[in-house]
Amino acid sequence: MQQVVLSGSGLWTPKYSISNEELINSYNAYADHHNQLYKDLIEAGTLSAKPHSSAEFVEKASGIKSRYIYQKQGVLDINRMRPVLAERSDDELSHQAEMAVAAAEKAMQAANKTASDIDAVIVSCAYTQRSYPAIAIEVQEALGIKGFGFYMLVACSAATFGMHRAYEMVAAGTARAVLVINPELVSPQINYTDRDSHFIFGDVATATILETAETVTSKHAYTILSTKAFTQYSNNIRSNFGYISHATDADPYGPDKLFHQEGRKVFKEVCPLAAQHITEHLATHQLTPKDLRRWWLHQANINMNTLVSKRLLGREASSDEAPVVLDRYANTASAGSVIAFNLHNEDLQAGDYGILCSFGAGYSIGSLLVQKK
Ligand code: CO8
Repeated sequence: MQQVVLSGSGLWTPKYSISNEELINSYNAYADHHNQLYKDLIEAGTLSAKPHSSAEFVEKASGIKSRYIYQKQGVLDINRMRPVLAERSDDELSHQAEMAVAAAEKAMQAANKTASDIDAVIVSCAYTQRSYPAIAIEVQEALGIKGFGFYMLVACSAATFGMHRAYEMVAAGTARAVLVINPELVSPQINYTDRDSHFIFGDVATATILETAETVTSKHAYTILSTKAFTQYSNNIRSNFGYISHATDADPYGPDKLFHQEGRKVFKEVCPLAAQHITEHLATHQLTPKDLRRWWLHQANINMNTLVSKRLLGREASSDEAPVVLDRYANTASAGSVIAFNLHNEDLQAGDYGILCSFGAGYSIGSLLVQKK
């Protein structure tokens, strides 16, 4: 078995952002317009009025203050409530591939790798823009990488599960280095007319390079000690969007085809599972949570992260121990823990332990235990 190293990461952040205030002003104007339009039905009790959203609630319930977005146009327009994306021709780079390439180039630079050093590309994220040809292969071509590329869809745990597969390929010696990319273009799947979920997500792309210890030349490199994955079926976070709609005659853009969840249930069920997962993972190395210098946790909700760290440490983790990025980035599906890693790893000392851990839809939980080289 080869020793496997996480040798570089890349973060691509969209140029547009939407603050809570902007988002909520637009949602509330939409709700007022909707309630006025359907006044008679609402008064007759056949339709529910849309309640107002509030910036105070959003920040308190989630820790989110703002989110980045691939294309801002259209989202705040109360007659549209979704981004405007231009359809691209088959000869142009796809939207999602463009984000992926930008993050991949940064990761390759951080890891001192060129296209000829990489044997495989995994594009792992919550949604893909189309089924085939795979965005992974399009990105592989755009970067000039030989070998092969493929997709993985594991919702919030796509990034960690993607790195798990890369780890196994490098450990087995079937690839020298693997590029894992998480182009989280989630805004087209958000129901901006739904008060419960309109504020949760942002767009971003992250990438990581995993390679054998023999070839590492980067300044900040982490030996991957082991990986751990867990899944358990749950309907509490769901999107029914898919190709089947063409045959079922269902509205392909109906509310159940967009992201929806039972947020409270998710909170209650996933936090204990995530804490248990981390404890068990650390125990396989005779480590406890107190031995970790840094926790790059999934970024869905500040209260979830606080609860997970309290269960593990018996106290709240400091922002130095478990950095939070969701105030600026919001929930970026699988990319959250990689953003935290990208922005907060260079100060670790040789020998320090850290854990990357994601948790969310599926349910799915994925972790990588690493040690700074
Ligand atoms: N403004 C004002 N009030 C509101 C709002 C709002 N926007 N929303 C809800 N309220 C009200 C509710 O109506 C409720 O009122 P009442 O008590 O009168 O009934 C009250 O506020 C409390 O509501 P909740 O109980 O729903 O609020 P919570 O405190 O539980 O917070 C959260 C809601 C923030 C959703 C919280 O439950 C949470 O974060 N849970 C965890 C969810 C989570 O992590 N989900 C993971 C999803 S991501 C994932 O898995 C990846 C999927 C793939 C990506 C998809 C991209 C599109």
